[in-house]
Amino acid sequence: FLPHPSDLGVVLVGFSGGQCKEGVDAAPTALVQAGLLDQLRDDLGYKLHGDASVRNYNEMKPASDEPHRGMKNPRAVSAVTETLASQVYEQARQGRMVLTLGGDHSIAIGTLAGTAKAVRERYNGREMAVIWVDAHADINTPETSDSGNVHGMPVAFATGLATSQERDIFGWLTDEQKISTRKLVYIGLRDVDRGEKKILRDHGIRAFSMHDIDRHGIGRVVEMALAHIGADTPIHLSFDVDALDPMWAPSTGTPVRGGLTLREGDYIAECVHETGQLVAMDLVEVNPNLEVAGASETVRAGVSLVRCALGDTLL
Ligand code: B3U
Ligand code: MN
Ligand code: MN
Repeated sequence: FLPHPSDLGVVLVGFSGGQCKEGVDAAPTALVQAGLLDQLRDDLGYKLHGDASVRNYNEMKPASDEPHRGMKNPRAVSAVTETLASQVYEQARQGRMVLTLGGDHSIAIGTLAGTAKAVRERYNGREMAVIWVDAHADINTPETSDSGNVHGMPVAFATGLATSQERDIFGWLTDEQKISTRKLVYIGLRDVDRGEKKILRDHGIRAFSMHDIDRHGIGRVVEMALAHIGADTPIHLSFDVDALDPMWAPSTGTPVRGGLTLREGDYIAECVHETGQLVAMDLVEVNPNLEVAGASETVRAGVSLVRCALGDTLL
């Protein structure tokens, strides 16, 4: 039922086209240079699979890429995520846990598509659950988005709340690659657009904001989030480093104050690991170009989150 515990597919995604700031494509290299993959191999005992070098997905530029329904770089993001979907699927299909290091959060259109399909195939049609840890809900449709940045839309496409008839603009997404809004849980929200709030409400999507964490504590919130998912469901953890307070993770494109402490972030990751249900993790939106003084702190925070999700323990 579960992925082989020691096999890890690693996908390193140098891509920044889902938003407007350069530098987030440099995150995989920074995380690898900080020793993340060595630690996963040497400390946690994983056998690593996949391309060892970071792929420059910013080079996947279609000849012309005019905005479409307000989306910026729609064909580039679509091409990158379509490629990613098959890369992640290939790893997950073989029963490996998949770790994807982004890149901006638009890449989750591809990673979720890849794992959702592999989970359906491996587990008798079962739908996987998604835990989305983020300051933002990333559930804008092209029509509700003010920015046009696709990193604010991945959940809308992954759930089918946003659809497209254009094959080269996310029209490639099939039903088996999509996820259910019923199995989606947010943790850490604090900067949600008005249109997104309506979508969350209309579809009854389970979301724990920073307010909920203040009220109940992180322990109870994670317990409620996991209870919503259920004990027999494979989990894809998509972790946006901007869920952490800028005090811990300043080097990110859209920092929002009033976020998770590093320990609260690590705790979420530890608890997801403890379920034994984790099949994939994304770590996104680390931007080593921003806040030069603090970049190494943000990279270290990212390394810590991944280590915790993959089974590092304090004792
Ligand atoms: N909701 C806004 C802002 C945003 C979303 N994700 C990030 N920022 N990182 C948008 O652009 O859709
Ligand atoms: Mn975010
Ligand atoms: Mn995000």
